[in-house]
Amino acid sequence: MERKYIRDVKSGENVLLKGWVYELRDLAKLKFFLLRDSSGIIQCVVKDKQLMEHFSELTLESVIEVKGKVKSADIKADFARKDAEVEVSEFEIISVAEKLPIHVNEKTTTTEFSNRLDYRFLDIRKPKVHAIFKIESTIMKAYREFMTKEGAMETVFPSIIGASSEGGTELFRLKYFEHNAYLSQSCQLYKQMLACAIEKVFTVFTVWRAEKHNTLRHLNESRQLDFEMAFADEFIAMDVLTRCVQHIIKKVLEDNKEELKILNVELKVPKSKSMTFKEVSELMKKHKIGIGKDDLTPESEKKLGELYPDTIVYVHDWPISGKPFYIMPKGEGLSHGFDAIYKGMEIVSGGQRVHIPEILEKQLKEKKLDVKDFKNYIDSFRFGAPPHAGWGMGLERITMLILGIENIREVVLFPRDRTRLTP
Ligand code: AMO
Repeated sequence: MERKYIRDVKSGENVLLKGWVYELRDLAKLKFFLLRDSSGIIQCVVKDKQLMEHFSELTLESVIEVKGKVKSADIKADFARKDAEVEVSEFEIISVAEKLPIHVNEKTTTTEFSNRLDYRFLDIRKPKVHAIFKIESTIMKAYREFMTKEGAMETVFPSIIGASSEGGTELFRLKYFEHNAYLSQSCQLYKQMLACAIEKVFTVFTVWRAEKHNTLRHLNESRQLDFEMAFADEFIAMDVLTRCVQHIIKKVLEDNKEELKILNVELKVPKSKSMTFKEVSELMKKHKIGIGKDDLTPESEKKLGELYPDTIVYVHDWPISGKPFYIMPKGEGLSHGFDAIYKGMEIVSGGQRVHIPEILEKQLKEKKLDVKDFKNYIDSFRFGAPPHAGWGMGLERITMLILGIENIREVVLFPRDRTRLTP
């Protein structure tokens, strides 16, 4: 008999199911268990006397095969199929689970987060946790889909770099034979060089930042959805970003109805709004909220989220002093850089880049970086370099904000923060 997935079984069928024991209920005359596979959970009823004798051999999370007949039912159990159950005719234990160190079926207790992370391979079996990662997977899939339709080429970049790409601080150093090297802070310089050669590029890229602060919105290892295009300024890049985020959210709404229900999330396709940094400063003054001279504060980002719900707020004409060396200056202390705020947090930084070597050299010196370290990068703009622009979106940020999750670590399977290197 061919194996069926729980999602696909229909009343009246004889089926073979494979999965994990999610819950056991041992009543005097009747025994039940809930079986879970990657597609769902179904109640299984054991009525047969001989089978009942073996019921006690089942342990939570053991892997079993079940044969039985599917019947219509009215099931109340959380996350389980409401319309059907299986009357078990045979079951076989394939792999016995030992006593669990954390609860997978958290009915009455909730496990502390750090304990959950220690046993993430069990934690991911929970329907709510599984739902988060299914949605994150849709986000990545939708991003690739959008960019491919947009005519961008997916590419990969090195993760070991010889010099900083975002500024001198926050680098993880490593020994690379007889050289000093670093873990990549971003693929910024590479995506620019490529866009100047082949126009539109994108990637899903892991970045490392040696930031010492422990916050709910920062990781030391995170993923960025990066995009770069030639013949563009920051406004063209923002337009691509709006359509990209809208596509991602439409896809989640279409493909993850069940997961959004499990997580109790209501989601809308966002609009967009643009403001200058100065306008945001004045707005925040009115609301008596502090804002830096060249950066937004978490409080001001939060306020923007409150004032403009379900909106991607672009803050442009950003002071050049608050942007990295590769952002094109605009004069009067301003730049072609922008940030995008969504649901009260920065999801994206981007802008038009410098494609003129002399300006780059000047800005590198102003940021106290060594021009020699950037020779190949600067030289790449000497042989026909178009104006270009792009952005980088934090994968974990967009996921946590879409799902209304407070701690960014919840949306990373194996997070790396200041204290955690395992599992
Ligand atoms: P930036 O450093 O602003 O820009 O990063 C881009 C986006 O990545 C996310 N992000 C992070 N997420 C979690 N933990 C962190 N420590 C962290 N740091 C950043 C945020 C942020 O908006 N090269 C530029 C992008 C560009 O201009 O194309 C860059 O890296 O969502």
